[in-house]
Amino acid sequence: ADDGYRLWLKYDLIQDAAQRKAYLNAAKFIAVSGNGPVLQSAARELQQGLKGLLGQAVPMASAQGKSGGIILSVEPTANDSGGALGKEGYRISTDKNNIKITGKTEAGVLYGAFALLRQLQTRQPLEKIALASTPKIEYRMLNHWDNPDGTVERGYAGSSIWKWYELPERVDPRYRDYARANASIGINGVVINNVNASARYLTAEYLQKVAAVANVMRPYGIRVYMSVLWAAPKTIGGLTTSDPLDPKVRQWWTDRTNDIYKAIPDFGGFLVKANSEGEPGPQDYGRNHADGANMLAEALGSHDGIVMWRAFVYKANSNGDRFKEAYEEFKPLDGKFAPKVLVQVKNGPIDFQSREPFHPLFGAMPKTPLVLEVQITQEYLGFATHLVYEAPLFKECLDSDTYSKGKGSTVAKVVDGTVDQHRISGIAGVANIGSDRNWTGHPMGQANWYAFGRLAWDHELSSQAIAEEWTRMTITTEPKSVRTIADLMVKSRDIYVRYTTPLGLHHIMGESVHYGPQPWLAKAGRPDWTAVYYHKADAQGLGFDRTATGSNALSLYAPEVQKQWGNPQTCALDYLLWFHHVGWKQPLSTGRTLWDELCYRYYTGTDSVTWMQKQWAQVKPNVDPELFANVEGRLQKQYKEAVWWRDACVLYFQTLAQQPIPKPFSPPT
Ligand code: GCW
Repeated sequence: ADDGYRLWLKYDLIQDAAQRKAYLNAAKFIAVSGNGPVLQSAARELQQGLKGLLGQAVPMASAQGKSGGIILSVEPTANDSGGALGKEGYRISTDKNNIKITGKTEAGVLYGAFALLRQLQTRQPLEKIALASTPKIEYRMLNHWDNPDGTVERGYAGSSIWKWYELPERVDPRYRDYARANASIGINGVVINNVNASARYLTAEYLQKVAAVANVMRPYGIRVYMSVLWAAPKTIGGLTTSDPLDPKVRQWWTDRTNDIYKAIPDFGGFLVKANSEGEPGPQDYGRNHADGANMLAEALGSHDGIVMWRAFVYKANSNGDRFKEAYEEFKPLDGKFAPKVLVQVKNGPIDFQSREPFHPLFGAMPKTPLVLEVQITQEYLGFATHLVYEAPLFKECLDSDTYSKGKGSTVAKVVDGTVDQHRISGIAGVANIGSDRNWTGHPMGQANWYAFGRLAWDHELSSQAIAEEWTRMTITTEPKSVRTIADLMVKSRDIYVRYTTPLGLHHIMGESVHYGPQPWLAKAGRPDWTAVYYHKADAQGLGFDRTATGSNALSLYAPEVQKQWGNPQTCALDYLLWFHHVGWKQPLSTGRTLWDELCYRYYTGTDSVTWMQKQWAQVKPNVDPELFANVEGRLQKQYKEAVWWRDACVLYFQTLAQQPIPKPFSPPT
């Protein structure tokens, strides 16, 4: 049975003998010109992959006078028509009867090697192969919310994979498998610790540990980054202040940064959560986010590192609309950040809800490169219990048009730097990885890690294509099952939205744990953590008026976007309650009243989980039994919890709507 450890790098023997023979004919040897560590990883991975897939070892050899093999070659000066191949791109071509994988750097060749393996894993022909691909975004990052004590904030797959108490003496072999998996999808940066950061990582003791991890990542083209605690100069530095304009504080950060680069010469840089949810920051000293970020950029000096400064901020006890707060704090700072600084913005304005309108900062800060932060871990998507394939969520944001420089100024193009011609660009996914044997708890959670990497590399790929590719590599190549599983995956996110937060409802989940429904929540640690703050249900209707008659958050968007969402008659129903307070009896474009439509979605959404179970049952003959049973069990749980969400929400809202549950649905008994 497969325990899921090998992820999408399973390399199981290809059963079709004719196909195997065809591949063997094209892979008689592997030749490598050059011997850098990343290139060696590429060769090793090819050897391991081909041995598994083809059932026999492919020898390393010189290509001299030979044909029918695979040649790996770094060609820094390769003619690549206008530099399209870039630093990390690859080309796979047919050259004198050999398959040649070239890149301008070793990393490019490594990505090409994985791309070639993917061709075999998905059973594509190798004859006259001609592929070229270049990442559209430069910094493709995983953000771990892992703590020094081994816990993971919002992690649902066991504890942290980083074993700080064993490091640096013992280096868990799992780190290498983690690096391989990331490299195979093009991830080139890893922030190893939680944004709610401990200062410990900056101590000499921990630097040695982080350096040991970095040593494992390096041969896979991955750089290590750290989240830093703003108050570190005080908590571990013995200073009386952490004011970014204080010369002693500046010197302290410069010294620490130099220490880091001594231990980790290719250290990637810093991620900072400051003045957010109780974390310290420059505002504690009357300074702003740019003062803080620029001070760290200065500390980086001539080192090749960056600062990613998060825009996830909102004030405690805010009387306004949390939706607007990041915009109001950050928009005025556009143009004030040093060149090494990127501002990291969550996909939506609230917090990783199952569906959010794109964050209004995208398109609003043309002078600042913005990192798009999405959440792979399913904090608001049913943890590791619910099957929710996230590519459609990521795509929805990436494909949203900000209209900042006219039509076609999508979030993807703001982020990849093409809209405002930025030199650097980044995307980050909050990791769903933990110490569970299968890495992600829910076996299908692996697909979300995979999809994030593939979209970070190329945001134009479709959710469907990625789902099929992942399924072929991970679960089965049997065509009908591939279609069934991919279809199930692609529809899963919308189904989840329907049985939890249809029509643009948001933030009505269980207090602090963020699991299950709690739409009645009226008192929490802060008003903007309650459900009633967001759904605004009353005797008249439901939804948050963010038009001019309400908080006017809609005015933060370009006029075209305001038009698209501004009128409750024409606003897409998926976003309706994000922007409008709608009467319970108001008829919608579907012909149903708001109340009836709400019930319709909660009920059909829940029924769709039964559909998911049926689809999954169909693929049983072509799926590993242990994996099959694992997903089957989780789907049963998911159905139970969909009923829980449906009944809790419908019954709660009914107390205000005072309407009967429409036929043919029957109220819970
Ligand atoms: O989604 C919220 C989470 C917090 C998290 C915060 C953030 C790391 O509930 O656990 O803290 O966002 O992104 O900073």
